[in-house]
Amino acid sequence: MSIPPAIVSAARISWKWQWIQLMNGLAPADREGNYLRPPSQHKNAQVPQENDLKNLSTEQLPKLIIGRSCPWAHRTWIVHQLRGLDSRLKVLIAKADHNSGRWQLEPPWLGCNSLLDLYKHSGESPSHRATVPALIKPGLTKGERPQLLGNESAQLVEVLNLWPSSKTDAPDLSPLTLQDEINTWQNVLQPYVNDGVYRCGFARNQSSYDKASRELFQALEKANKSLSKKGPWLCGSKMTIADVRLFPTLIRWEMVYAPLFGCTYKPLWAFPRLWEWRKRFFSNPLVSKTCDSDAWRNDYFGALFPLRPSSIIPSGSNLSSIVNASTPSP
Ligand SMILES: N[C@@H](CCC(=O)N[C@@H](CS)C(=O)NCC(=O)O)C(=O)O
Repeated sequence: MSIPPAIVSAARISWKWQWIQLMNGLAPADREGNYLRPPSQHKNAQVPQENDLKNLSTEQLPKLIIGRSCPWAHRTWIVHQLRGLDSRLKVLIAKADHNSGRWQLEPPWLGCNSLLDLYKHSGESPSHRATVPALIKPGLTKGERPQLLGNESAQLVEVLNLWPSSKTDAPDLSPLTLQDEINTWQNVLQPYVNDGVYRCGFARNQSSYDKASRELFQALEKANKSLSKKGPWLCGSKMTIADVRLFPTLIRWEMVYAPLFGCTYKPLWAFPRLWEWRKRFFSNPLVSKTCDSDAWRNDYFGALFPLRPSSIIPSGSNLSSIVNASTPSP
């Protein structure tokens, strides 16, 4: 029996109202309905001296807390891997709890079961969002509180780029001569691509979605053009943190951003230079081991309830077969 139109209409109105309440918690928006990412609280992490770290035990070393699905945390993890920081900075992987919408610490660290508890234990206000990535220094003496050193990924990648490494050939991903160019890319890619995919997915209405989608694809076009003039990396012959900041967004494209956030105006292979760039980046084994497409699909489709109320997780092809596919001829 079909449902009477009056019931369908009432259900739509009531669902829309509930959707807005849920979205207000998940993704704040301005008056026009454009997603507004809440600012990070801690942007002043400092680079320690080699001497400050080398006498610390493993338990005393600062920790970089990440979540596998989070693209912002992914950037920091990539720099950590590329620069071989493991003996100077430990990575702790938090797990997304889809029901509570919080990051869990399994096993607990410093007596805390969740990232929110750890933030509170570090003296942060309970009203702050407990986000990854988070750089945390444990208290060195009994009773000393841990300290949240930084939780802003764009800044943390700069700090990790200078973090003392035990590897003598740890790359410098932000050489002085390229810093202006890196900043120029940051000003385009951060709002329109890295945040742009979220602005598509969390748009509250058609016009805020259209705007985000238009700006996203214009920025991709710009990156594609630039790579065709000078490559193989965004700033020329050397991979830099501009590439690192972009990669976690583009590698999630077919798995989550196209199907869940509606980033579908064009497929990524329609940008052939970017397509090759992504393949090149992913071919580094230090990078590919940080890519866990099952975790991405599980967490995005499983946890973003207002976008996917059924929580059904679609199946996905093997990541490397997508990344390494040849682009169809134009
Ligand atoms: N500005 C932050 C954003 C980090 C962020 O939004 N992380 C998300 C996961 S992708 C998070 O931890 N959200 C938890 C929450 O909002 O409670 C950065 O770039 O580091």
